[in-house]
Amino acid sequence: MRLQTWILLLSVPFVALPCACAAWDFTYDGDVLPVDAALGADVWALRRPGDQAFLSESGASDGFLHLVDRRNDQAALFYRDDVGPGSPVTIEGRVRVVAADDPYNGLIEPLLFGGRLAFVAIFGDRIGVRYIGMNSFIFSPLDMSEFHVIRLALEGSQAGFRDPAFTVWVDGAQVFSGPAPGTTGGSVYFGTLFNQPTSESYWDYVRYSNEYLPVPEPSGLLALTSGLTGLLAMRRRRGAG
Ligand SMILES: [Ca+2]
Ligand SMILES: [Ca+2]
Repeated sequence: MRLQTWILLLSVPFVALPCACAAWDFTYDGDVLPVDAALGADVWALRRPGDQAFLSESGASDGFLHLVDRRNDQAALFYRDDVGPGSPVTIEGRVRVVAADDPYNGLIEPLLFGGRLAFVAIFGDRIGVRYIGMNSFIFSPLDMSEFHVIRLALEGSQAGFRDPAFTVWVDGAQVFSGPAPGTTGGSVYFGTLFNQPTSESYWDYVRYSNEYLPVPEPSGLLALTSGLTGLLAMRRRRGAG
């Protein structure tokens, strides 16, 4: 049997599956502050409710949240609790950092982004991957003065007789993958966790899913397979004609 026919046969079961479209359950698109009551059920909570006044310098315009933290005695961590404890979770954000001062030189993250206690810390010139139970960051250099799409995905804690896999992509390229023991809890969060650092950043969007969504997404794989099948069918027709 020819190779093309084998590829065609192998791709048929994928095409026959119902659409495995990427399931983003929630999107914050930066049109208003995350804590704006106008968001209704889509509003984010602040980790410390008293921090709301501290957002007076922050704002949202043209679809971007401008998050300004100039103080070393306050922080603003936005969170939502509607990801089930132990559930798989995927979180993606498009973000740019204007300034990010870390008074502890890589120990305290100026900006934070993650869920279920697995997160990406954002600095001006690098990102750090970390999860609960992991004592230090794994850093990747990254010029955060430009916008980047950062995605992290964490398997459910029912993944089997092993620790859940934790994977991070930047602009679609994988930068970290490994087991992440001890990751529990149901929150999704972004913003600043610790008071001391200061930062200024722009957020185009933050979205998340209760599924583990790798890059490329399942729907992307499906499209690729469908495209390949179509191409082969075309070549077969050409060959027959
Ligand atoms: Ca936006
Ligand atoms: Ca601060």
